[in-house]
Amino acid sequence: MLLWAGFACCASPGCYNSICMFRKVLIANRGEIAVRVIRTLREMGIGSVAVYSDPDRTSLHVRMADEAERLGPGPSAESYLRIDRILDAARKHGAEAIHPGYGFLSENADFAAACEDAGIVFIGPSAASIRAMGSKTAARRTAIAAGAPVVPGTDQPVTLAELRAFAATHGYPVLLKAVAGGGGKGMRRVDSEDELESAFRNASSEAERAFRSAEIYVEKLIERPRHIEIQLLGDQHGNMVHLGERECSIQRRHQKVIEECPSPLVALYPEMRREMGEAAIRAARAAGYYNAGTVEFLVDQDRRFYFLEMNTRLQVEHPVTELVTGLDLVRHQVNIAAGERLPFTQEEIAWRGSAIECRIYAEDPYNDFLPYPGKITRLRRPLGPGVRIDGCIYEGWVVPMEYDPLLAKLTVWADTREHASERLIRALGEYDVAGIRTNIAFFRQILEDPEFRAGHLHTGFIDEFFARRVPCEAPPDFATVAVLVAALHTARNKADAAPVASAASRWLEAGRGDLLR
Ligand code: MV4
Repeated sequence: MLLWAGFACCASPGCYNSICMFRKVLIANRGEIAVRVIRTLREMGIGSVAVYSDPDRTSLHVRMADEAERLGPGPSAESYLRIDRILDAARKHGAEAIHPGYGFLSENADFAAACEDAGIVFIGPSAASIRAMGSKTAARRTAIAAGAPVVPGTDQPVTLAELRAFAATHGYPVLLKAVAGGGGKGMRRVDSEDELESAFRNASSEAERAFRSAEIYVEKLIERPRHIEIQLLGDQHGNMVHLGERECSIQRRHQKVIEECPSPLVALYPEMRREMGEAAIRAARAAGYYNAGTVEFLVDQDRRFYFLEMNTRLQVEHPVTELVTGLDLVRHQVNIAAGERLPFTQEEIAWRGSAIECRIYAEDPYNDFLPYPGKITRLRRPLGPGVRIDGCIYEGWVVPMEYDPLLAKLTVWADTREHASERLIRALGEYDVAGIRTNIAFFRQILEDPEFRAGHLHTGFIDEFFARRVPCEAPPDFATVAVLVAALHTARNKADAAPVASAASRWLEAGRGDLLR
């Protein structure tokens, strides 16, 4: 696979690497992450092969790649999850490596193994590492063996009797979790003995449905935790560094919506970064880990941190780490997969300024975050200092309803968290997406929230944010709306998307975009 040569290692014009880098890489993904990976491949002079399902035939990743291959119909099981078709596409197009992105097959150990069997490099960790971290109890055992702190709990699946015994010893509340889980499915909070049996049965059957494994383990419940994760990069020669933390506490239904680096908490207690970084490296080393990976921690109100799980892939929120460290994680993933050594040591990693990302979804935040796919009829994107967009939408594109409706990630960098918040509010104001509903206006409200600005974050933040807001007043009567619509049209015509004079009420703020349509 790897050829050594004196000056140019391959026939590609402009290639002067001493190690022969891949000439062509297939991206086994879609949407913004496929576009993101293609961009770095292009910078590296590596050809890109996109794969697509029928509804994605006109998607941006297909347009941007050098080559593209159809996988099948819309459902993921018939397209982006078809290991056989993806490997066929890689062989047909002569791709030497596959980047799995996130989601889909990215954490599928069988896929990583199938790539290896086919002589194609999987740009990620070994199948064994993926497997070791896929079982949450196995991951806990690995972390314990590595000396990383874990929440008091069991490191084997439990029976109802064992569960009862655990709760009797450690007290309530406890949290039931699926051994094969992740993402909150099969999770049940239990506050007292009389809830225990039904919670156990419900958790088991939910886990069985979601993961085809009914196994449950139990942990002591941490109240109002923060979710802080550590980014790792390791090569195949035993070198590993951490790239610091990301604060991901702002979630709804186990879906992150805002992520930042540094964590406002770690910024106050800088020794936490080194301690969590070292714990993460120890846990990953114990699993023989290489390539990019993320160790998730829960942090309690006394700032104690606990290993939660490890994500064995590039994360959605990686841009905040890239902006603060100045590194391109995808480039390092590709170099590591090609057998190169990490080109820096831990001491050479530096963190500068503050980055905040928000995930722009086609959804209605004022209607229980219901997905809202459709045709993009108008698109204007923010630009200017410190703004980065990782997106996949364009004017005229129809957001397919088959997949996660993530449209773009808007990430800003500034010298301080305060300035980054101001910049993000400014950039959100420049964003103009018409034809579908998005959560853009919702982010502006969160960014302006005093609790957010103070950095008082925890995993219940969004629920409390909704509860804290003054309940919506009744919609104004028709005459008021008519006058406002006229005024807004005038404002729009003067300068497109110009800020409107301070909204008369929260209802108007929330519904302003809709009134114009
Ligand atoms: C917890 C917890 C509190 N205590 N474990 C949610 C997803 C899964 N990966 C782990 N999760 C949690 N585990 C103990 N012992 C609270 C959560 C949790 C959470 C974690 C991270 C981000 C958002 C969350 C939202 C609700 C609950």
